[in-house]
Amino acid sequence: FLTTNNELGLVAVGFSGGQCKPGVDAAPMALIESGLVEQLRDDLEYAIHYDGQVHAYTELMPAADPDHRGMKNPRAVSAVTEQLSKQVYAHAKEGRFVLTLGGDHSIAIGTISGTAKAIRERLGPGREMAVIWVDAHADINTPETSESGNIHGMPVAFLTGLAREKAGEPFGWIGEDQRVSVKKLVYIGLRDVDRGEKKILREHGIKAFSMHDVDRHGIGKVMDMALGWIGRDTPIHLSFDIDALDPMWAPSTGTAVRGGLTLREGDFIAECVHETGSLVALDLVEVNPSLEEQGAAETVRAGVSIVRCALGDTLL
Ligand code: 5AB
Ligand code: MN
Ligand code: MN
Ligand code: MN
Repeated sequence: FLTTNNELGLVAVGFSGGQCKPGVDAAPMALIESGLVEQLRDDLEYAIHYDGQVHAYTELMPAADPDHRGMKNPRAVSAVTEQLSKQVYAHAKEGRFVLTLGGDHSIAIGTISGTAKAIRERLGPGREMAVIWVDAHADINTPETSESGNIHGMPVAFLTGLAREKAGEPFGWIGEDQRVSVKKLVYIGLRDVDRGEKKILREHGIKAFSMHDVDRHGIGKVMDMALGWIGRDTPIHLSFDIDALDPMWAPSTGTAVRGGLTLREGDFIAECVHETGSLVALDLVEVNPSLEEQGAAETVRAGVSIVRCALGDTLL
C-alpha cells in the first residue's frame, strides 16, 4: 500500500566519520561487486534507481571539525547526513523502497530522517512510521552520555529528539517532521548497551528484545512480539547493523560483540519484516571489509543475504 510497485532507490554511502576505524566506507563497493544489484534486479525483479556512484561526500567535508559537545567529526557527519536525508527523501517521496548501503551507523540520521518526512507527508497527520533497529548496540547515547564521542553510537538519540541541537549547531537541521517517536522504535539483538543508554531505554519505556529474549523465546516469538508492538499497516524502516550477527557470521565489523544472532536468525528477521508488506526502507551498515582478511568475504555475503531476505527472497 505504500511502496507502489517493485521500484527501488539505491543509495551507496561510503562514509566512515561516525567512528574511528577506516574501511567501513569500502562496504558499498564490496556489496555491489559481489553482485547485489544484479541479484535484486534479475532474481527479485526490482526496477532499480541508482546513480551509479558510491557517495563519499568529499565536497561537503569541512576544513576544520573540532569536537562539539564531545562529538567527533560533528560537522562532517552532519553535512553527510543532511545531504543523505534529501537523497532518501527524494526516493521515498516517489513511492520507491529505499535501500541504503553504509557506511557506519551514523548515516541512519540521514536515512531515517528522510523516510520519516516522506512517509509523514504520504500518510497524513497523526500517523507515523516505525523503526526496527537490529544491532548489538542501542546507538541511543546523547553527546553527554557517550563515552566514546563516536556519533555512530548516537543516531537514535538524534532521530527521536532525545538529543537536540539549535539552529546553527551541527545537527540543528533535523526538524520535527524528520523525527520518529520512541514509542515506534523496537530493538532486536542487543547485548552491549552502555549504562547511560540503559537508563534512557528504561525511562522512555522503549521496546527492546535483547539476546536474552531471543534465547528465552526464540526468534519466531520475538518477531511476533516486535511486529505486534508496531501494529499492522504501519510503515517500517529497518536499520540493520551487521554487528547484530555473531562474529562467527560477520567478523569484519568495527565493534564486534560475541553472543549474537546466527545468520539464519538475521535472515529470519528480515524475512518477517518483508512479509508484513509494510517495509519501506532498509539500511545495511557497519560492514568493514578491511578489518579481517579472512572474514571480510563472509561478512559481505552475510550482508547480501540480509538485503535479499528483506527484499522478498524466499527459500522455496
Ligand atoms: B554501532 C558504544 N556504545 O557509544 C559507543 O556499531 C558503541 O553503530 C557504539 O552500533 C557502537 O561508542 C555503534 C560503546
Ligand atoms: Mn552495533
Ligand atoms: Mn549500530
Ligand atoms: Mn559497529
